[in-house]
Order: sequence, then C-alpha cells, then structure tokens
Amino acid sequence: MNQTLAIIKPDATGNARAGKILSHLESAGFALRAARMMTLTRAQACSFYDVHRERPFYGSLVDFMTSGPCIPMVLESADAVARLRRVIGATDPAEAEEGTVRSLYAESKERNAIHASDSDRNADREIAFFFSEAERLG
Ligand code: FUP
Repeated sequence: MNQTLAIIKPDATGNARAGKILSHLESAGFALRAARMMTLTRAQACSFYDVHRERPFYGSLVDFMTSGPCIPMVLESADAVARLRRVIGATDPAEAEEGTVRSLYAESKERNAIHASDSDRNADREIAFFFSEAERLG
C-alpha cells in the first residue's frame, strides 16, 4: 500500500460534484486517509504549482485554484500514484478516457475537477504540503 495526494478543485466543489467524485474514488478502491476543505491563499496556490511558474497558464491557474474551496485528500491503495492517474484521466477532459473522473466531471483543461500527484516523489511533497504526519497516519 502507498499514498498519493488528490485535490477536488473549486469547479467541482462549486458544482456540487465533490461527493460524486469522492464516491467514484472510493468505488475505484482508494481508502480515504485524510481530507480537509479549504480555500487556498494565492501564496499557497503559487507554491503548490511552482513547477508551472513559467507556463502561460500559470496566472489563470492560480486565479482558478484560489476562486473557491477545494478538498485536498490523502488516498491509499496498492500502486496509488499510477492508479489514481489512470482513474482521473487526461488533463483535458476532451481527451480523457470515458468513465474517468475528468471525462465525467471536468469542465475544461483548466477547470478539470481534480488534481493527482504524478510521481511518488511529488506525492510525498504534496502530501506533506497539506497534511502533517500525525494527520495522515492517524
Ligand atoms: P495534470 O498533471 O494532469 O493535472 O496536468 P499538469 O501538471 O500538466 O497541469 C497542472 C494543471 O494546470 C492542470 F490540472 C490544469 C492546468 N493547465 C492548464 O490550465 N492549461 C494547460 O494547458 C495545462 C495545464
């Protein structure tokens, strides 16, 4: 078993899709180990997406991610990082495989309902960004 970080994004909390998405993740075999609802500050969103700082969509992405509440969560399963990436689908919902979270619930490439860590190293960093060791092991 290992852990990965997901974030239900502000488009999904705003459109009453958070429960459906969480249910989809649990049905796909992930155990929820930690979660909270929070509206990211600009400093938090900038830091979380720092890897994209030079990309043309960065400012708009930070605006979107701070526009309403999101739900960061720690999910656990065997091969959690790769499995969750498959379950959420491609970044752009128009390209996401049928039945994936983004194909079902995302609005656009930017407003794409959910984030998932893309490597074990980033999962460690992103889990530690939102949750203390006590919270995710409790
Ligand atoms: P993903 O790992 O699928 O979330 O995608 P990326 O790490 O490439 O991008 C992170 C976030 O930036 C995406 F979830 C949405 C946003 N983004 C855009 O808004 N426009 C783009 O062209 C690419 C990414």
